[in-house]
Amino acid sequence: MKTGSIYDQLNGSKPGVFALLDPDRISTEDAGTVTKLVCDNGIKAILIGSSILVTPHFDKFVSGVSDNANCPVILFPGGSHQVCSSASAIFFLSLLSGRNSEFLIGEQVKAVFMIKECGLEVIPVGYILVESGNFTAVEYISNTRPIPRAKPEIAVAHALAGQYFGMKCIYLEAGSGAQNPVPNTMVKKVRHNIDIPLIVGGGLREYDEIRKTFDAGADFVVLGSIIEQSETKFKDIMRRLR
Ligand code: 1GP
Repeated sequence: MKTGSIYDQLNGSKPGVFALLDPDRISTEDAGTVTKLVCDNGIKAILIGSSILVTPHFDKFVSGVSDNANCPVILFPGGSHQVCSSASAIFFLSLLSGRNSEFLIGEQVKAVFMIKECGLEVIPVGYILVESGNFTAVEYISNTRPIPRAKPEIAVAHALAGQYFGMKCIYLEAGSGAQNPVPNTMVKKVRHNIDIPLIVGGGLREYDEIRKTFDAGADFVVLGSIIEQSETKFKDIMRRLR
């Protein structure tokens, strides 16, 4: 196993933006082009994952990204079937906000031998789903309920539990395509209470809301849908963040 170098590199380069590339929404043929687009615009890392994974070309997609990336490529798996050797690291997620043991520990146990075989750097991440105003894929697939938007103290409790378990990051997730991103009051309170890096994603599409998410204390924000929807808007957001 590699020795924590990607985690250290990212931790030393915060704040920043991660790009989420979903192999179910970007074709394998376009993987290289989209990778160059996000790298040319100052992304700190590329996350690859999907809630369900419809495509049979996952490995080819990850290779297509890795071959064209000048930043770390990190698996962000929706399940134990989303592991392969051409990435450099994996977010070893536990869906702390849910009470579905499959996503707390079951999928992880199924994935470990493959992760070990692949030699991926393992970054343990406490994954916390937050109510977003619509019913998201991650909510449906994980069969878990998100944390209510108006209850930041519940998010703080879960984030601290993750830190006390020894996780190296907390990810506050509204879900891809969320109607509303994670509320900034929640980001602020979680940031104030934990000592590990804080990642925030889901439903972030406008420069102003991304800026405010950073101002509230996010170390990294994750952009996914906007990259697929508008190259111009994505470039503009990244230019204004610099
Ligand atoms: C989902 O947080 C990511 O895991 C990205 O969400 O697609 O809404 O940007 P969006």
